[in-house]
Amino acid sequence: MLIFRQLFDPTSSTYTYLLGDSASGEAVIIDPVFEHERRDVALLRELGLRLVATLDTHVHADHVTGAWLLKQRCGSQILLSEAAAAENADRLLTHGDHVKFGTRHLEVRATPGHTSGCLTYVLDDQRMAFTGDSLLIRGCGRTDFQQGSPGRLYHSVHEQILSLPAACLLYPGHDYRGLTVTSVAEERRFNPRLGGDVDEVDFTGYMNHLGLPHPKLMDIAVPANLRCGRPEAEGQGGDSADWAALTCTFSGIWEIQPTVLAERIAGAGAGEIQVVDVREPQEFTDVLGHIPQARLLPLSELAARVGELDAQRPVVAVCRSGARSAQATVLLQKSGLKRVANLAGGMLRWRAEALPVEGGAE
Ligand SMILES: N[C@@H](CCC(=O)N[C@@H](CS)C(=O)NCC(=O)O)C(=O)O
Ligand SMILES: [Fe+2]
Repeated sequence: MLIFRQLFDPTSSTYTYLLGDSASGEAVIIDPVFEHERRDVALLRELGLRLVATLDTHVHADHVTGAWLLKQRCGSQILLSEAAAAENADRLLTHGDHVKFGTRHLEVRATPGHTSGCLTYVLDDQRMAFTGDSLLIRGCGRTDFQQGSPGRLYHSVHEQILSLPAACLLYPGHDYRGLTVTSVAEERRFNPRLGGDVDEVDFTGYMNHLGLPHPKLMDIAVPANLRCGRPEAEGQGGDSADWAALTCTFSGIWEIQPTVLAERIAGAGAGEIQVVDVREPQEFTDVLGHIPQARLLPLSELAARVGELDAQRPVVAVCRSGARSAQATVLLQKSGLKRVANLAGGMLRWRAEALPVEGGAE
């Protein structure tokens, strides 16, 4: 089965696409965004997928690619167009190449015009294509920098994208209005720049009078993307927890595993971590019991009593299942605490893993 997710970066209105093959567990990501590496890694983990490659559709001018960071975290290969002339890529793609993930593949089509190195990735069965900025929903990428050319874009779109089957779904690199997907049939008819009876002269006239300001991040993004998103100084990006091995969930919650917490509170640094149990008082003494070092601070009182915690020491929030304590971690972070994590699975998992409890039933 094909696994497909469309992800969004609201800062640059960029879409990132995850495609996975459930049989083999292999996945690829198209156009990852630097700031979302943690989100993307969490989603891969939660879907049980192994990232084999990241593919950029072009050298972006408005955001930095997450390709290099994902390679550090997942061992994925960095793929982009040979014509992009970027450093740090593992494989340089040209028209007609195939990129495999499990039993599936993407076909590479050269669609220059927005930039000279733009590629469109077409799924093996031609039901979906990822057009980058070559074709946007009822629009297209600008052609006024990075060797852009209206004439080349006109031919790329007509010969490589609108020539796909009418029902083929087209997924763009951006949308600035919140639209998510279109189709070949729709864009052939309704694209105001390239559809209907618009010819190359009409299109060139249109594109030469767009008058758009340059993307705000262009001077940072283009050089960074020519390094495939490798930071100039090491240590940028990635997980930032310096006090324990934590994982970040797709929903954005930092979690600590029960055995990791148990080792920390039993070990040399005992007393450093503040374990905060956010259940109601009767639950604290009920059948599940509580973690011996835990301090009871019910979720309903947490906002008012947050000052009772030492802001300099890490906090782990605990509840029955890990749900209320996840909400507590968000509240604690909003109150200014920097080192906060949720106990994954709460007291239910703590007990299932036979870790020490005080009170409760045997
Ligand atoms: N305001 C945006 C600029 C967006 C922009 O120029 N996007 C490029 C894609 S990288 C484009 O081709 N836009 C086409 C359009 O807005 O019609 C920013 O500062 O990032
Ligand atoms: Fe672009």
